[in-house]
Amino acid sequence: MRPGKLKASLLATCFNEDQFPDPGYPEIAFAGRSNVGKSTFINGIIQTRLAHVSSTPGKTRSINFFRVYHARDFILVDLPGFGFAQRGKVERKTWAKLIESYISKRGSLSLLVHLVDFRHGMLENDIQLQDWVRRYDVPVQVVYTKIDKISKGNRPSLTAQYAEKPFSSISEPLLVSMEKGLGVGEFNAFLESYLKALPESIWKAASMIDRL
Ligand SMILES: Nc1nc2c(ncn2[C@@H]2O[C@H](COP(=O)(O)OP(=O)(O)OP(=O)(O)O)[C@@H](O)[C@H]2O)c(=O)[nH]1
Ligand SMILES: [Mg+2]
Repeated sequence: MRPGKLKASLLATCFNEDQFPDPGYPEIAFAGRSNVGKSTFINGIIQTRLAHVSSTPGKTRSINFFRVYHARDFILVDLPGFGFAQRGKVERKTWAKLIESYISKRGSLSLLVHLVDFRHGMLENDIQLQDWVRRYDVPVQVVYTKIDKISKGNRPSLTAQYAEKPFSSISEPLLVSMEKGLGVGEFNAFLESYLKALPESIWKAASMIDRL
């Protein structure tokens, strides 16, 4: 148990959309290229390390839903990474379809957190993801990960360099290192205020699901 972190449990592991849990609670989903640190990120903000992490890209193959027990419950969603060249073409296509179907059809998706490796910035697959969120009108927040790999002095200029190319993000990109615990407090504060600002109708719909 890690005090101060969110209490959560695994709700569902899904390989296709028929397995998605009933929609209801607002969902905060983490997307990005393979190995960017999505599962590590989720583990970094919850009490028990529930998401599977690996140094080999392509670890998460399913969409995993974690229910968070909070003042008002919500759900964290760990999406499979995309753009991992060593997986076969067919498998990559299957994943892309699964991710797109989640993003395009999931009514309870409240926010997509787009994780981008700070060393590389947005690559082709990130641009594809950005296209989807625009097309399906999903709010997105960009978070740069693994910032410990770039010296503190070089971070502002790199952030400015990435800002030259347009991308969607509801507020300035956040800089985080889960390895060193940098920027985690800022992310938690951001998430807390985002959830607080969600319309009451969303929470009402969520509370209905407990009564079913
Ligand atoms: N240096 C550093 N390494 C990190 C950080 N976050 C994650 N990693 C490492 O990056 C590797 C991949 O992490 P995962 O969390 O499995 O990445 P993922 O995005 O879930 O990967 P897939 O499930 O394959 O899409 C692991 O070896 C982590 O330990 C970080 O902030 N800094
Ligand atoms: Mg993963």
